[in-house]
Amino acid sequence: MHRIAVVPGSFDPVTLGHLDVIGRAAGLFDELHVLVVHNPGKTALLPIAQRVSLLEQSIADARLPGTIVVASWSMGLLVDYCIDVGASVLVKGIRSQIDVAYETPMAIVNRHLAAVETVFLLPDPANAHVSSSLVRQVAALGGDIAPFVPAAVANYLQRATV
Ligand code: COD
Repeated sequence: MHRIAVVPGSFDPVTLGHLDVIGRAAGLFDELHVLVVHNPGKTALLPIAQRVSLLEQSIADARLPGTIVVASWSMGLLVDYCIDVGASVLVKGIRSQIDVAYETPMAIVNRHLAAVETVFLLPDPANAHVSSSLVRQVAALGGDIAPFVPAAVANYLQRATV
């Protein structure tokens, strides 16, 4: 059986924490879709197309294994995308009890809606503190974001703020 999984997120921008989860998920499934989804609860820094482009560059630079597709979705439910591409699993990263509380109801609803299961991966401790919101804040205040993001993101944001 050809197992397809989706790793959804805002990826605004992609961080080393995201890349770690994507890389480990790629080793668990035959095909992985990294899906940029607009989160209405967050104020966006980058346009969706730029987030897709930075994900593509970062995944290529990291030479992650397996078949990885980067796409975006703004047509409705996340599980509708899963149905469209034949994915039966969502992969999410869990950094804290806050993530558990946020993700648990969504996982249950997604299973009810479309029999899509959610697999939770724990972070690499080296990246557990990294989030896109932290990166946005450090960048806005002129700090060095290089320790937290792939080189493509650091280069892009440095150029964008000069
Ligand atoms: N280490 C490990 N995992 C991490 C790290 C890190 N350092 N940083 C982030 N992650 C994980 C997050 O926990 C998350 O699983 C994923 O990476 C993406 O993170 P973000 O911050 O880019 O994305 P979010 O949290 O804004 O998620 C946006 C989604 C659109 C994926 C989310 O809101 C969602 O699933 N929405 C569902 C929409 C829907 O269909 N609703 C109806 C039924 S529930």
